[in-house]
Amino acid sequence: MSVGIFDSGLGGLTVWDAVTRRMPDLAVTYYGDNAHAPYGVRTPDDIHDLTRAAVHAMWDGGCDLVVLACNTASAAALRRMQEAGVPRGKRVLGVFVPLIEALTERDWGDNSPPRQVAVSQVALFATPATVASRAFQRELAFRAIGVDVEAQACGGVVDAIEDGDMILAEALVQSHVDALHRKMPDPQAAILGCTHYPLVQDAFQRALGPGVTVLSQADIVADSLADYLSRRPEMADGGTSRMLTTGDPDRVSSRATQFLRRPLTFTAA
Ligand code: DGN
Repeated sequence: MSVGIFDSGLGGLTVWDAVTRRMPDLAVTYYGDNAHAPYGVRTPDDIHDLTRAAVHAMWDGGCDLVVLACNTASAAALRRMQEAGVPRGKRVLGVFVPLIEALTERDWGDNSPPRQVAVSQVALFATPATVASRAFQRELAFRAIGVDVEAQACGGVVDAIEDGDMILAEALVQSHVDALHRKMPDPQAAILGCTHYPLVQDAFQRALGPGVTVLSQADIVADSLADYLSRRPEMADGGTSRMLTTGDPDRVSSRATQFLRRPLTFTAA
C-alpha cells in the first residue's frame, strides 16, 4: 500500500519532496486536484466535497493512509470527514496536529499528559480560507493549549508563487508580515500554514526578524509521518510510487517540474 499525499494542486509537492527525501524507499502516491485548484477561494462545503471525493479515490486506489498536505483542505474537510466515519483499515490525517506538536514540543503518544507550552505568542500565516475557518485555533483549543494565535490571511502569495513571480511573492510576504505586526508586535514563533510558503520561507524569516522561530511545515509533516509509520508499518506495506492529477498531465508535469525544480511526471487520476 503506498502512502497518499493529497493536495489541491502543486503546493503539496513541498510536503511530497520532504517526505521522499526523509524516506527514500517509501512508496508514495501524490494526488493533485489541479482541475479544481486553487481551493483557497472556494466555500468550505465545496472544499469538503472535493477533498472527500479525492480521498475516497485514493483509498479505492490502494492507499490505506492519506495525508492532506493542503492546509485549506485540512481546515475545511478533515474533522468533518473523520467525524462522518472513515472506512475500516483506512486513515486520513492532516497537517495541523504535527504543527501543534512542533509548536508545543508535546509528544502526542496515546494518553500523553499535556506539557508546558513552548511559546505563547504565535503568528499564523495561511490562505484566506484557512484563516477564515479558524481550524488551527480550534485544534489548539481542543487540546486545551493556551497559545495566543494571531492569524494573517496572505492573499495573493499562492498565485504569485504559481506564476513564478517571486519578486511579487516576497513583496506580498513583507506586507502581510507588516499587517501581522500591527496586531501582534512581538510573536515568538510563526507557522507557515500553507503548502506554498516554504518557497518563500527566507522572505518570512527576513521580514519577521532573526529572533522569531519559523516553523517549516513540510519538514515537520515528514518527521511526523516517519514517526507515525514507525508505529504503524502496516499502513505503508509495499506499493508503487505515482504522481496523479485531475488536470492535464502534460501541463501539470511541466509546471510541477518548474515549481520544485525536479523532473516530475504526472499521469491522469
Ligand atoms: N495547498 C493550499 C494550502 O496549503 O492552503 C494552497 C493552495 C490553494 O489551494 N489555495
